[in-house]
Amino acid sequence: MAPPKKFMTLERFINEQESMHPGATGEFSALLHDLSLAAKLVWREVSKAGLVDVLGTTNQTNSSGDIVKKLDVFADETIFKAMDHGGHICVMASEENEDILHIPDEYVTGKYVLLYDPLDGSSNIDANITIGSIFSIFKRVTTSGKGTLQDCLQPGYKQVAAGYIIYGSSTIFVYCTGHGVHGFTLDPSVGEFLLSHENIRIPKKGNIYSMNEGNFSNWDPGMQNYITYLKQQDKATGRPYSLRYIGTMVGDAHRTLLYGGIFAYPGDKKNPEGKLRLMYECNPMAYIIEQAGGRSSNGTTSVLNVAPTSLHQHTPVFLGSEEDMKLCEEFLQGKRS
Ligand code: P6P
Repeated sequence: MAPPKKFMTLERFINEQESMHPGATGEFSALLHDLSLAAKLVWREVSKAGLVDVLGTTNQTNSSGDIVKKLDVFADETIFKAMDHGGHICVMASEENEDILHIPDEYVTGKYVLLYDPLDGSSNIDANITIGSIFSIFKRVTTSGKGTLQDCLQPGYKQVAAGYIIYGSSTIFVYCTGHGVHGFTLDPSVGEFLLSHENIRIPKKGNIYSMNEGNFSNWDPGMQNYITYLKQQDKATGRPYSLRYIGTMVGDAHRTLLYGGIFAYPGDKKNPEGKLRLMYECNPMAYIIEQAGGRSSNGTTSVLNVAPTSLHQHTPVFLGSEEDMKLCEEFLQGKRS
């Protein structure tokens, strides 16, 4: 395999990004380094999931009612333990835990807040389908000491960084701190994430739609009309859109980021707020897509504008290419039928 065009490790990239900010203390960089280690530790178990007894379930359910699989628990504990002692974080919150997660008394606290979905798409683990970890980073709003729920319940536009690790045919660490969206592919032979996708920009328009069309009959008429429209001849390509959906948001959103089109988990008659979690899935993914030149929506406004009221609240989510999102919103708002 040809060497990468620019042999740049994630660690070096983080340090170079820090040097672009003269006032930087290095805390943020250190937090990202810790996250990179956590990603490798989770990857190590995910990559051998079929070989050791980490499959199957724990017969527990999380706060969202999902059955918790052993790898979920491992990933959740691993990320927490990798992040709790660095001194950069004042509080954490995990999709797998009902309440906020305090930094142990023996460790100092820092100025950042970390929210994470340790293993998104875990229902796909046994079928060896792509899964991922998602993270969202804010600056604390309280002044000192242990962080609080208030530090966690911030709107998405206040994120200082967000990203995900996608465990698929290869493992890629994608993140953004407001200076471009960048992807790093893990080279297991050296144990380093190497820059493979610099400054990712989402295409202005795609020809893929990604959603669970099994819910079609429960969708609003505007959503139904939109999907019906996508199945007709697309003027740009002379053929209908293609449906691609793996049931792991990280995988579906990552493909949307690279290929364009639209991903959605709309609300419906049974679940008006949809299924996906605002703080752990929708905010970080919306941040990445918008920073890459795309758009997000909860049906009426950017996901990042949604003011959170609880840690595990759901939100309808639409995200993708600028032109696809514009057309979708015209159908949702009844301007087209
Ligand atoms: P459905 C995985 O359980 C998840 O939270 C997201 O990763 C994914 O996009 C969605 O749920 C899939 O939900 O209802 O299509 O199975």
